[in-house]
Amino acid sequence: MDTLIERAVSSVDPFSHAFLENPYPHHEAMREAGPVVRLERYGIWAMARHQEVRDALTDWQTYCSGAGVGLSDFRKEPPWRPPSIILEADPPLHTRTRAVLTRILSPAAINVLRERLVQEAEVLIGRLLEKREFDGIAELAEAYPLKVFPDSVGIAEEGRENLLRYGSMVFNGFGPRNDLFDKAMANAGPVRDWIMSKCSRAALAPDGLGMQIFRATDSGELSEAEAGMLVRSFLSAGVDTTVYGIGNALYCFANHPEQWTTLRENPSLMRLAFEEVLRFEAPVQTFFRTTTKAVDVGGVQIGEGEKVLLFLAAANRDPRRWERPDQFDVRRRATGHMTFGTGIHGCVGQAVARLEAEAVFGALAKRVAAFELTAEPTRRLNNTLRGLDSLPLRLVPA
Ligand code: OVM
Repeated sequence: MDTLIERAVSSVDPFSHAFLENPYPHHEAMREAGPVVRLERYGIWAMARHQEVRDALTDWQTYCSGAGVGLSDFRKEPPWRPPSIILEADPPLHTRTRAVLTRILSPAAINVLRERLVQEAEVLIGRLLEKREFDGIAELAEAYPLKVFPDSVGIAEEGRENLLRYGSMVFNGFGPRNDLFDKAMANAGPVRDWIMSKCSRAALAPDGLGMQIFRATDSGELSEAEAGMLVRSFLSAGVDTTVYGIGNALYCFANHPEQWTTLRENPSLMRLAFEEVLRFEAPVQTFFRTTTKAVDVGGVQIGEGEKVLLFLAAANRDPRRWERPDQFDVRRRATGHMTFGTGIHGCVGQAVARLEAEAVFGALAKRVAAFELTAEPTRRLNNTLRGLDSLPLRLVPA
């Protein structure tokens, strides 16, 4: 006799303000409801347990990206922009584009940036120490990546504010057409035009990461148009993710001063500490996949062509995987979190993200004893990202 498994159903809206303000109780409810949960409101499936999220991410043949990694199914409605040829692609196209970025963004290749990124962090932290009180989001979490990332790609200075506007479009664009989506897309035309104008060979510095992509056209590995599309991927994925990551790290250390002390006393914990931030307050909360065939998940049948919402941030706090999951602890082995994803689409830029964080928090650890909140932080809601709009801080010098 077959075992009958009751299918878990939820009426929750994971893109509502209430959910996004505090997703954690909802994550727990979804994890406990079952290995996969039907979200009635959107007619989609959701996974919130570490094992199931991981299994879906490592099975691209069943859980594809080519139909989009947001709610919208590209096979049923036109995407708001031409699909990314790496994020929203499957093998064999993905294999070819990914190989180029894997090479350009390898830890060894990215280490070349270290000296300049550390220098920029030290200059910025020196200025902020003089100011003493400032907004940790605008003046640090945004200011640092907005300087070093476009410098590294090889983009001109003028108009860089468009990078955050475009990031908001991209990451809100993975959600439903709700108020957050509409607000992000309100000025889409000029922002998109600016971004696309920076993706041509002519707009890029000769020694940057962007031009390195264009060099892959020499061997015929990529076409000229594909190289431009991969520069667009840099500009889409490389700014907001690190802005929210650095902002969330500041938020964690301001709220857990004893963890900052532990880190300062043990500088070798720096890399693990940033992984713990990514686990505990994941800047990227979710991605979707689309099933290519019917699949059984823990006894529940999912049909072909179904959207599956993967809660990376819920996997990061699954008690089946983590001890004391709701505790921020820089000493734990936080690697294995799902914030960078895993499998063939696992974050190709993670060496850059880690280097930026190491530079900023390394500079802070040398000179800052504590972070004091001078007012309540406010949240910036986003259909995909979790982070702050403002984080009023006072630095206590070491
Ligand atoms: C892209 C892209 C956009 C957003 C995120 C991302 C996390 C990639 O355009 O390829 O990866």
